[in-house]
Amino acid sequence: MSMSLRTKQHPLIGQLADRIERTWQEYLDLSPYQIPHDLGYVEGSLEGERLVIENKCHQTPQFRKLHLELAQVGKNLDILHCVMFPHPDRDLPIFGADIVCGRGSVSAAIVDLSPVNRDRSLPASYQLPLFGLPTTSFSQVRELPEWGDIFSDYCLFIRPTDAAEEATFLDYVISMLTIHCQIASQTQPTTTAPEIANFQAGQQYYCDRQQQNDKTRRVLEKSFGVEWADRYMTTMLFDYAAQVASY
Ligand code: 18B
Repeated sequence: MSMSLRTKQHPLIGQLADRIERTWQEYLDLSPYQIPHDLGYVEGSLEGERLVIENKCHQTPQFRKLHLELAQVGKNLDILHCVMFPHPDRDLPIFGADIVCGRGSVSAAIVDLSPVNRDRSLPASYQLPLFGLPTTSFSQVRELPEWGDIFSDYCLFIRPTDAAEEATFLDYVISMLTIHCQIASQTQPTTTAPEIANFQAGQQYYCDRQQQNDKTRRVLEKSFGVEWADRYMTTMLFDYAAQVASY
C-alpha cells in the first residue's frame, strides 16, 4: 500500500497517511473502489508550478468511499486530504482531514467528524467516546472559514508550531478515526426512506460547503484550469451519492 509521493513530502503527511491506512486495515473490511480512470494519478502545470496528485480509494460495507489523497505543488506545497463518505443509509458522520504544508512548515491541520443528520448532531453513540478524547492545547488555533458551519464541536483546526504539537495533532486524528471506525463497524443500515433522504441531504450539504473552499479550488485551477478544477472538486473530492439503490 505504498504511495510514491509520501516519501517526498513533509514527514507529518507521510506519518498520518500511514497511520490512517493502518487504522482502516485494522478495523474495516476494505474492498477496491473504482476511481474514474483518468483521476488516480494526475499531473498538471498550466501557468503555475507542477501539481502532482495521487489518489487511493476503498469501499467497505459501511462506507461508500474512503478517499486518501496526497498532492504536491512544485517543491513547496504538500497536501494530505482524507474523507470517509458513509453509505447514505447509515447514521454516520463524515470523517475529514486536511494538512497543508508550505515551505517546510505546516500552515493548516484540520480534522473533524462532521454530522450529516437534520439537526446536525453527532449520533448518541459518539458522544461518550469523543468526550473522552484527551484535551489538547495548541498555541495557534485557526478560525474556521465562513463555509465551515459543517464542522462539529470536536473539530480541530490549528497551525502546529513544533514537533510536539504535530505529534499531538496526529494522535488526536488517529483517536478520532479509531472511535469512528469502531462505531461504524457496529452500525446497521437504516431502511426508512425519510431517514435515508435526511442523511443524503446532509452529505450533499457537506459537499456543497466544501466545494466553496476557494483555497483548494485556486490551487487546482492554477495547474489544471477552471473547468478541470470544478470537475475534480465535484466528482473526486466532494461527490455525493445521487442514488441509494446501487449497492
Ligand atoms: N486547503 N486541500 O484537500 N479541506 O479537503 N482546508 C486549504 O494555510 C487543498 C478538505 C480546509 O482558511 C489551503 O490557509 C487542495 C477537507 C479548511 O479559508 C489550501 C486539496 C477539509 C481550510 C488547501 C485539499 C478541509 C483549508 C490553505 C486537494 C476538512 C482553511 C492553507 C488535494 C475536513 C480555509 C492555509 C480558509 C485550507 C488546498 C478543510 C492551499 C489543493 C476534507 C477549513
